[in-house]
Amino acid sequence: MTVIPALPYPFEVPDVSRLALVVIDMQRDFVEPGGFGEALGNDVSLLRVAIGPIANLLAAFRARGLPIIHTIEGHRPDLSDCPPCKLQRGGGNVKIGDTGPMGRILILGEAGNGIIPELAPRDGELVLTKPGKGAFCRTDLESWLLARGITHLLVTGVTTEVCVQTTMREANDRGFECLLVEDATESYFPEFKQATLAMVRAQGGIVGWTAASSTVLAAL
Ligand code: C5J
Repeated sequence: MTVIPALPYPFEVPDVSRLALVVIDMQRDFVEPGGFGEALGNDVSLLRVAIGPIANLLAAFRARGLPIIHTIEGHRPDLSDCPPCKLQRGGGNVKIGDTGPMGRILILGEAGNGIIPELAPRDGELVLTKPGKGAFCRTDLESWLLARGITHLLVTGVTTEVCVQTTMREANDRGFECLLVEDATESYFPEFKQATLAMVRAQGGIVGWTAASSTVLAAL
């Protein structure tokens, strides 16, 4: 049994081999200038603070041979998997599929759609592409986790209140126990991040748990 001190109460992992690290959308499109995040008017530099804590968690999981999942939000070049409402949203001049300094925005395979070099996936780690906010929407993530007996997830990445929170709620509804790592997630809106952390752990952990990466690493 691994016990991670957390809020609202300790996160118990009966068997650490059933624990996976999920890194949500640490892509150039969200973290670097010239991508989707900046096209929507955000200061993308705010997200970089999560890179160090995620790198530390990746190192710990790699050292223990524990499963790692990286997600990528992106669409097919013909946009056939992008609902019109998502395509039209934003109201800015630059839309999904338009060409920017890092290639076509939010399109799979384009330079800007890739994971930032600091957190590059390694062989044996799942790299899951997803067309939506949640990592379970139109992907095989649930069956991938079930096939490996994974029951507990450490959730990290960006942005806290969008793709991270959506994925955590999807996972919770599917019966996975989730801990959101507080300093390994970030938002363009600091108040939205804090609100998400509070929402997750309110009402006795209605969506899950939260803890700092240093606490998680010490417990592991
Ligand atoms: C957004 C994400 N914000 N990864 N995606 O559209 O949170």
